[in-house]
Amino acid sequence: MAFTFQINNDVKFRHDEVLLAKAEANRPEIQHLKVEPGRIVDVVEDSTKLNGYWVAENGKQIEKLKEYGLRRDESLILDFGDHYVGRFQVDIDSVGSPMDAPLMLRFKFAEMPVELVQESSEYNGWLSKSWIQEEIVHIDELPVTLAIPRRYSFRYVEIKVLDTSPKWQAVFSSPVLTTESSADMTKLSKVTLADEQLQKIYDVGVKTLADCMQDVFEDGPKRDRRLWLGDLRLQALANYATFDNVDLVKRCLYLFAGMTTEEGKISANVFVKPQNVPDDTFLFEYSLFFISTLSDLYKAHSDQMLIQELVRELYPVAKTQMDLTLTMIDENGKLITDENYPVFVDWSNDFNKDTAGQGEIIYVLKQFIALATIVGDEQREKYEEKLTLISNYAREQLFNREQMLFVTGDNEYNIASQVWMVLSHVMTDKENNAIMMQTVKELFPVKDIATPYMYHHIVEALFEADLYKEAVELMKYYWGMMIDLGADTYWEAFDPDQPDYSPYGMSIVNSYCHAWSCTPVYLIRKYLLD
Ligand code: RAM
Repeated sequence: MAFTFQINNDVKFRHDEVLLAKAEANRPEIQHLKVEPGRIVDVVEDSTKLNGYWVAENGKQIEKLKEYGLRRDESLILDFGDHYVGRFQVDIDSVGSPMDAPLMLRFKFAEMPVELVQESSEYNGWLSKSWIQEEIVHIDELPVTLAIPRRYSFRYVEIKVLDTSPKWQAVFSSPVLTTESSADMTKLSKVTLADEQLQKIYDVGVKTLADCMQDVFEDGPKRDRRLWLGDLRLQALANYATFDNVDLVKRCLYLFAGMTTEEGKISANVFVKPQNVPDDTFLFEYSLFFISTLSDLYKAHSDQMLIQELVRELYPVAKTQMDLTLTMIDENGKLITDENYPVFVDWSNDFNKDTAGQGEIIYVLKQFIALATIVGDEQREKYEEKLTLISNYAREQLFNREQMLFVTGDNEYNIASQVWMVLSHVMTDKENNAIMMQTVKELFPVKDIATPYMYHHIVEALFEADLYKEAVELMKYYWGMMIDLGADTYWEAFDPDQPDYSPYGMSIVNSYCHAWSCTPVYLIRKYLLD
């Protein structure tokens, strides 16, 4: 894992109030549901589940919750039966002698059982421990209805009594979760698949997307709870195939377009609370994917006049991203990467990303030229020439015909280079097919990749290269394994060779509902149904 913090606090940003007002006008309505827990459980060891933990009923009945008085260090775990995002509330009272000391409680909110086992005091990872979903509360007077103010992302809630007094116990009743999501389930177009495993993979993808649809397309409702452009691009594609909330995509595009650097560069992510603020983090292709997201929106809804107008309105912002990127191309058409503006591709930095980055430019430049055509940009030809130059460099300097693979860095052959070149369609369909066959033969199985983001692109490249069987196999292997390990929603990080791996040193801060992993929804709709 080598994704690191960037600190660029000398960068100056512009706020375009007109665009930001439009972002505000497209703010979604948050939908609410009341959900009650279905049972009381214990965490149990189970080697077939993630990190070796699962849950099982412990004989306590949820209907009799109020009868279970808890003393110092006693706890119970409520299971809501599925993953949700929202706020938790519970009624608390005391039984026994008068309440002669405050009640001290700890609440833990967990997406996966492993989070209930790990202790926050032992966390020493590089991401803030403030992400750990835990609350310590003191209560002076009972009875009370305690509504935890913070939004949490969870299936399980552990209530632990840290202390009462030897004279009385705490009792709990009417626990309820009020959900939050901007996904409108009534808009969901149902999909029925003959293959049961694919159906499950699809359904969990929809749930993942729905729980990440908040005030913006969040990357993860547990963490980082913000709008990342790389995640947005994939969420938007999955969204067109399901909820089709166009306004939410528009809101996110306006937010990025409304807060660029003074030179016009779009940051990798933005915050929207308590006010709109762009992060001082920049990733090469995340900026470029503004163009892709605009282009994908157009493709999904080109029949709508309003979308055509939106493309015209945001085209200058898209053009600036392309112009800034083209300054990184040398006279031969080679991308000269810059470590201060890293090519992302995947969290791992253990492989060279130059050729993958070159493929990404070609991929986006084609989308950009299509947009230039729509708006009638007179400079379109200039971009066509650049495309030829960059594509020729890829075909002539980076493609090794003997190996039938793209090279990168110091004579390195990696999966990411093939995948992005195939996705860019810089080669013919026949060549793409041969490249991915060669990739499967020489570079598979996929190793040391822990992001569903990268797996998504590998699967998509297999589909694009007409290797449907291999694509479905990999999708079932990767996302199917998460389901087998207990996923209600897909995870931010997952390496099938080391399922317990956390990029942060401890899985208690892992996000187990993460937007960039929802894409089987899009892949299944695009390649297996439409
Ligand atoms: C992590 C998050 C986010 C992703 C970035 C690059 O911080 O998982 O979703 O886009 O990495």
